[in-house]
Amino acid sequence: MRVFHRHSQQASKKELALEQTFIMVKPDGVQRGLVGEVISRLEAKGFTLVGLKLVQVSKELAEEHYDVHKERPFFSSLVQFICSSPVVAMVWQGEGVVASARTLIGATNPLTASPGTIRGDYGVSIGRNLIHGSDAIETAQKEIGLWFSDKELASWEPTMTPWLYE
Ligand code: IDP
Ligand code: MG
Repeated sequence: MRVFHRHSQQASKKELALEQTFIMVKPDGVQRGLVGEVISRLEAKGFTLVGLKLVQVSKELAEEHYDVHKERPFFSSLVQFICSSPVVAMVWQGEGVVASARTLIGATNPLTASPGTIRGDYGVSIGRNLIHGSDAIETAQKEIGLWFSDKELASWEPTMTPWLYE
């Protein structure tokens, strides 16, 4: 995890321990033209985009990404679906971003996901729930390492940071 030193020129130094999470707009989200909407919501919230790419996912990568679900009945159809059309893979950064992004995404089943969440606003089916977000800090680190090389991640601090964090 990267640590930014804010206001480093000032006497009262504050440190932000910035989490990162892995977010993927799944094939249905890309096909339905919701990439911009997903990015807009995370941007508007105040999180920072540090990695972004369009990926035609291989079976190997999909199986590795969903390895935790390999015994579930939906595993093979899920892997097939993730490989069926491009996804948009992203890394987002900010204090508490892992849990907060999950809240913005909403419950796994879009039919029961709260209105105002991405899945609650745009989905009707658990197998077409638009978006993936890491479920814990440890999972996020593993998924970021699986999808991105270090060189593909930017280390930058938005100039608006003092307007987002006290
Ligand atoms: P999550 O994406 O909210 O973390 P998980 O339980 O980790 O949900 O499941 C991973 C993905 O597998 C879900 O986002 C969904 O696309 C798919 N999935 C989960 N449960 C079902 C199911 O019962 N039927 C079909 N697909 C499912
Ligand atoms: Mg999950």
